[in-house]
Amino acid sequence: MPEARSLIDRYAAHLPVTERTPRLTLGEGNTPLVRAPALERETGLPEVWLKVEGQNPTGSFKDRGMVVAVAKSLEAGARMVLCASTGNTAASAAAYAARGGLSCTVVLPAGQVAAGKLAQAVAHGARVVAVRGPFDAALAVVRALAEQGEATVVNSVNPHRLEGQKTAAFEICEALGEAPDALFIPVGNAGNITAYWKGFVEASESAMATKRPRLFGYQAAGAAPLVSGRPVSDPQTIATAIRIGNPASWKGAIAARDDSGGAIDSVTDDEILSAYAFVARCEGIFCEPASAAAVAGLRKLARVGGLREARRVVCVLTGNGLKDPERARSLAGPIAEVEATPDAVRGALSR
Ligand code: AN7
Repeated sequence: MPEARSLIDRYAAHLPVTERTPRLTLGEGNTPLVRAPALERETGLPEVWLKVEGQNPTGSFKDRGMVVAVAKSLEAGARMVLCASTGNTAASAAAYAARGGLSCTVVLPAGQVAAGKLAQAVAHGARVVAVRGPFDAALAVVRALAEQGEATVVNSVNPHRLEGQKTAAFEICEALGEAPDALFIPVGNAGNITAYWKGFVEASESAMATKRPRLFGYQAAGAAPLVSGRPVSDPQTIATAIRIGNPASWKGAIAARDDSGGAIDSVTDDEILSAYAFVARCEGIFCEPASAAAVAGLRKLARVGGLREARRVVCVLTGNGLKDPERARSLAGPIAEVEATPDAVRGALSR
C-alpha cells in the first residue's frame, strides 16, 4: 500500500523546501474537521466545526511545524535539536528527531508538564532537563544555549515551524471549500495564531479561498499578557500548555488580531474546564485543557452576542486529551471497586 503523502510533499509549493529537503514524515496533518452539533445548539450558530489537531502523530498541532523544522535542520546538516517547552513541542521534537536520526534536548518548566507529554519526550529518547521557573525562563535558557552554537532551536522562533503550522489553515479552506467566517484558537507563545493568519492570507491569494476569517485568540486569565498588554512574570493556569507569560510571537499575534478584525481575550480556568468537559461529553472529542480555551472563548463570545454576522466558525482543538490524564481523572471522584457480581455492580451504579 502506498504511504500517504507527507505534509511536506502535499504543500511543497507553499513551503520553504527544495528537492534536497528530506521528505521526513510520521503522517502529520490531514486531521479531521468535525461538525459540532452540541456547540451549534448552544451558540445558535449555523455551523461550528472542530479541527482535531490531537489526531496528529504525537497528539498535537506541533507536528506540522516540527516536520518542516527538523527536515530543514537535516538538510542544513545539523546533528542536534533543542527546544524549551510546556510539553507538546518537546514531545513532537523528540519524535521527529528520533525519526530523523538527530539527538534532541528539551528544557521544561519543572513540575508543570502534563504526564503524557513528558512520557513521550522520554520514550523518544530526548535528553530532558527541568528548570525552576515558567516556560519563559526555559526559552531564555534555550536561546542562550543556541547562541553558543549548541544546536538548532526548534521552538516557534524557528520560522520553519510557523511555515509548517500554516498548513492547517489550508486544510480548513480545502475541507470547507472556502475560509470560515471566524476561527477560535488558544494562545500561549502565540506562534500558532501567527501561523494560521499567514496560512489564511496565503489561501486567500490562491485558489483555496476568496476571503479571510476573523481570528479570535484565547489566553488563560492567569496567563494573559496579550490581553493586559504586558508580560506576566508568574503565569498561572491549569492549562499548562499555555502557561506562558511573555509570548515570543507577540507581534505576530497582535497583527493577526488587528489585520483579521478579530480579538484576543482571556477565559478563566473554570470556563476552560467547563468547555473541556462539554466537548468530551457532548461532542465525543477529548482535547486537552489548553485546547478547550478556544471553545470556552467561542461560548463566551456567543453568550454576549458577539458573533451575529458569523455563519460558519472553526475551533482549533490543538492537543489530545490523553496528554493530561490526571486532569481528566480529577473531574470525577474515586471509581467504585466491588465484587465481580451483577448485584454488586448494580449496587455501585445506584449509589
Ligand atoms: C495544546 O509545547 O508552547 O500560541 O512548548 O501545547 O503557538 O504557543 C505549546 C503550546 C495551544 C499554544 N494548545 O500555542 C509548547 C507550547 C496546545 C499547546 C498551545 C500550545 P502557541
